[in-house]
Amino acid sequence: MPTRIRTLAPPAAPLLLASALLLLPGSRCATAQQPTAPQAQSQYPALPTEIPRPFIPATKDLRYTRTVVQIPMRDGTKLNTVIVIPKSIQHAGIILERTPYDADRFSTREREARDWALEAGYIHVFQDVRGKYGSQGDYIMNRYVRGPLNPTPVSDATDASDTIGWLVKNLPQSNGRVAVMGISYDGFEALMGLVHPNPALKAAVPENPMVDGWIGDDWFHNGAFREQGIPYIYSQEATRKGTQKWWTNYSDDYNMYLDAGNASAIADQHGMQQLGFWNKLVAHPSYDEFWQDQAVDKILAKEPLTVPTLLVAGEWDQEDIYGALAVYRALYAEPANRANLFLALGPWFHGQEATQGAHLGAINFGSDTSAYFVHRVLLPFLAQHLQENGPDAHLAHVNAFLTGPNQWEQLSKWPSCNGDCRIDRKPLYLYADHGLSFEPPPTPGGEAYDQYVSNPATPVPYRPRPVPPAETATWPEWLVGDQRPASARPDVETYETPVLTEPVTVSGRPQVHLVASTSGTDSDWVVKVIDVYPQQDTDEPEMSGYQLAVSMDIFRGRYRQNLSRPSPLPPNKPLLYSFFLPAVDHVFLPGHRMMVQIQSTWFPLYDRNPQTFVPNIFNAPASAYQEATQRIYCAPGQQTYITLPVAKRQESPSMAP
Ligand code: PG9
Repeated sequence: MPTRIRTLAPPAAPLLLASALLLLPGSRCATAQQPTAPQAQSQYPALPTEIPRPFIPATKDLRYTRTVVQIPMRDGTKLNTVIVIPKSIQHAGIILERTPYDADRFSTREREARDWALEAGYIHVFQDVRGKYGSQGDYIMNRYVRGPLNPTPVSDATDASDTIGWLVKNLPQSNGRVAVMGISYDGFEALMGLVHPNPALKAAVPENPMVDGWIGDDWFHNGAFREQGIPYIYSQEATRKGTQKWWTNYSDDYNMYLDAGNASAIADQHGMQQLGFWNKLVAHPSYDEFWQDQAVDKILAKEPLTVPTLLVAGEWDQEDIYGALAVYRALYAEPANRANLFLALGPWFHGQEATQGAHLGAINFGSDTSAYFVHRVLLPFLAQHLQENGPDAHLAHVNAFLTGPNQWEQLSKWPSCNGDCRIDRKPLYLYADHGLSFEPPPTPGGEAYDQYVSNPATPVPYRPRPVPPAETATWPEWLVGDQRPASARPDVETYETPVLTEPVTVSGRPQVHLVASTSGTDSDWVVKVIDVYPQQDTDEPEMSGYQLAVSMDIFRGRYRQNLSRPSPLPPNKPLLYSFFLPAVDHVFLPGHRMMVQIQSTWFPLYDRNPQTFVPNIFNAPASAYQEATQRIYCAPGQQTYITLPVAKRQESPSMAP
């Protein structure tokens, strides 16, 4: 969602004198576009307006020129493109960001501290994707590459390539070398640039990209629908320029979604049946070809990685936590790709690497991790690949920030660890008495399970109520929110280790091995891996007792056997649910405890599972929403555990208690 601020923009300079502009094919001066409001004829006297018609900005001291051009694509469609060029540069590399969020706004936002692109002497180009803002053409959400979903000759991949070709041909200040980059949707666009890349593309920096909307990014996680994303779809598709804003009569999103019933009901209340993407979502609730064919990791795995690519991932990315690392895994699987593959994994919310990186919510990282990323990773990477004879950055293939000790590590691949160290996959067992241990539980006499009642009428809120709408100020922080309110609920099972005496370093993806039953015929399972701070934390007193989730996700039970074909769950039968949680790079420090929480609702971030099997949960009738008794099994042969990628390393002094 477009909440994050891309801070690469020049100071506000909406209008420039024609003389300050380059004359480019198809270029226009923004002043020529300014509409003059018609004057009302009136019989009454009027005061003269204070607004000049037109205002001519004084731009002599601006350090760059800003030009708006319409770049033609291979099918004749023209895409609105803003080109920002530092004055008096030559032989400069080009950074291209393609966006559905208004190129004009991105390129005129006020200068912020990290306006490094122009400082570093790059030409910065922003382009509206087809069908959005100033660009011609039709809009499709995450327009598909050419193939079964897209029989037309154009896609975001061809648009990126055509644009790059045009830029290097028409910008005399350029050295013919281009990088694509961007965050989230714009990160998806950067990945599209890698599909049959233009030869002038020399680097890509996809940041927090949307990659697979069904498995783990914006729309669903493992089949559970991210209901709080509905307003995003509304404003993104109701109008070309995002002018139609979501409305609500509620002060708590919890009540708004609960009162509506199912997800289709709230969408219908807002007229969303008119929106193409909404109808596709409702028509494709399962992981069918529609989702598989547009999964960008699968698309990129089909061709060699010929362009140096720096993927950027956030450990607490509240929107696209899955995509960057999925692409990394897909590309790393082919050894020939590895020389061009780089990863920066930081302790960030969605896009936080572009703002301050010293803290996230209550969590302090001890240094500005975003500044480290920009100056130690991003700029050297771009310099090497965008400058003529750029200096070798000697960049490690992976720069990962280890939370807990709060330090950057340079690694050869992800996941891994340095020096005398290896990653072991170790099961962390749940005990029926709410214990948690790397030791398997002793064999009990009878059946061993914990039980709770999940009631869709009173779902567990994913953050404290009143739940604000997504995309408001605290939205980027909810993943690091204190989990104590959840552990206090009777419909959340909690398992905890004794106080740790040794550090436990987890680097990689935890894998859930949940053995559970439900009295219903469908069910969601939410699993959280949590770091519990000491009850009296002498280092950070304000964090005493804090329950910090380092990895958590949801799995929709109907997809237990097949992600593309849902099936009812046999009631009251212990069944295995196996799925991965998002990647962690964290040390559970001595004095802390490890905790696992399990629950069956996570609302209204995710829509409610009615707990009765219905063909399509988007349209579930009210009668399907039923209480269910859930059991978590901890018995031999039916043992629930989380496999953790544990780094066995020699203790460093900084980790000593
Ligand atoms: N996470 C947002 C998004 C990406 C792609 C599709 C829809 C939404 C974003 O921040 O751009």
